[in-house]
Amino acid sequence: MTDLPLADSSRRLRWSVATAAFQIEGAREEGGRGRSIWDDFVDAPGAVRDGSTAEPGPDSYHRYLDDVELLTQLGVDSYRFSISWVRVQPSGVGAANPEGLAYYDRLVDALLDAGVTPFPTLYHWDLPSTLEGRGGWLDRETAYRFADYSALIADALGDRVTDWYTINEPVSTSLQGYAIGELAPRRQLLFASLPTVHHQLLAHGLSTRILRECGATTIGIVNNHTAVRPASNSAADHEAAFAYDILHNRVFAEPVLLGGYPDLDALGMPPMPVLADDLEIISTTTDVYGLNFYNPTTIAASAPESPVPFEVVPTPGAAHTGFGPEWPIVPSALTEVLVDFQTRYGDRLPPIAIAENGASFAEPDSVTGPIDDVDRIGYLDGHIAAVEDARERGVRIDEYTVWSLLDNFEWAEGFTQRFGLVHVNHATGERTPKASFDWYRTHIQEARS
Ligand code: GBH
Repeated sequence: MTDLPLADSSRRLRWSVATAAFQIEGAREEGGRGRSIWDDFVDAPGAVRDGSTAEPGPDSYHRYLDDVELLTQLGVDSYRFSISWVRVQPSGVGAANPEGLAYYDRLVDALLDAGVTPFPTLYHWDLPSTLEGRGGWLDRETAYRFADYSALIADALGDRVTDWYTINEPVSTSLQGYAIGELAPRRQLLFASLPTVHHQLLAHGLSTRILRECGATTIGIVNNHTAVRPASNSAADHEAAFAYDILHNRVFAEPVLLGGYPDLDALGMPPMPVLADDLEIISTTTDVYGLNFYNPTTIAASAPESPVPFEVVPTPGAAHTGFGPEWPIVPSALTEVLVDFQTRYGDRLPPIAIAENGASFAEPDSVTGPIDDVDRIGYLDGHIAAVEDARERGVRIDEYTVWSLLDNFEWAEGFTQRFGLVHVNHATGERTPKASFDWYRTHIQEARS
């Protein structure tokens, strides 16, 4: 690895905090909003662990000014939020819903007034149900619908918003949504889900070109990456870990950064449905690489009769978050992922933004004062140090983002997992900053001085 000039690692990090539309907005039936695959998910009996429906929760559709006030107190440079496709284009095609657009207009203006850079994500998992009815991400057409939706948003907000993330964690949608069915749209297609990878990446590339034409200056995808470790020295565990690394990490990074897929044939996987020019579109130059990191993953070979060649097993010896032993806390694994990116992708890699990093712990539903969330502070402190470590080793990293500003709707886990710097009473919407909120604010202040 080549060492970059000191100036690069001494340039100060930008500090941010993230949320996503379906996880915080509530108000699913207001303002002319249409239905998404997540509305279908929460309405299916038994799908969400605690039976919650994402409402009211933080209720940010009504309380967004409270959120902006919190961002001001925190002193962040930017706010990563997502735009709900079905709020602005209720059936995923055709004309915009003016009431939906007006909500994001107000939010963007309030952020700009507060001196916080809006950094929206166009798609954070909430596909219009009508498009799912036509095949969803299995259907190439969905990529073109996403391009149309991107144009509509760029047209409405592009005069004020210059920083955009296209698609959040296509790996979660493909693997958990279409392959094993833990997330929406609850399909269990195993490796027949692979076209959803290609179509999401194509959507990212098409959208990047549209945003660029509209004058955007900072555009990137957001991928979730993990450091993969074999459970033992056995050849079988090594092969399983190699396959998992390809399917979780490299299949999503390499088309974007290098313009090609890793060798799937060698893993016995079906080929991607690549048409002429697709890889060129997918590898359209971006300005930032959004990287979400939560934990390393230990992989073992699965039993011979299993339809999947690997199994996630607990990481030995590591403390873990509220999700249990599959979410071990190992900050050095983040440095490892970042340095590995720099080594593998070198000059093809734009500056990295850590677009999500954070932890959930068991916390009560209602509080009378700030929660003393020392475990979360320890997690964030360790991971920010891991980012600094990677910067010192020559990796260009521009931004660090905490997931999440608020306790919110944690998908299939409902309201049972709390990631916020701010506690939210999900029945009343009341917000109470935790100790980690003050810690992050102080950290930002000190890093600036
Ligand atoms: C990110 O996903 C997401 O971008 C964000 O929306 C999410 O809130 C955050 O991390 C924390 O999870 O038990 O079936 O619900 C990271 C990948 C996807 C891992 C959801 C945990 C839970 C599966 N996460 N998954 S389930």
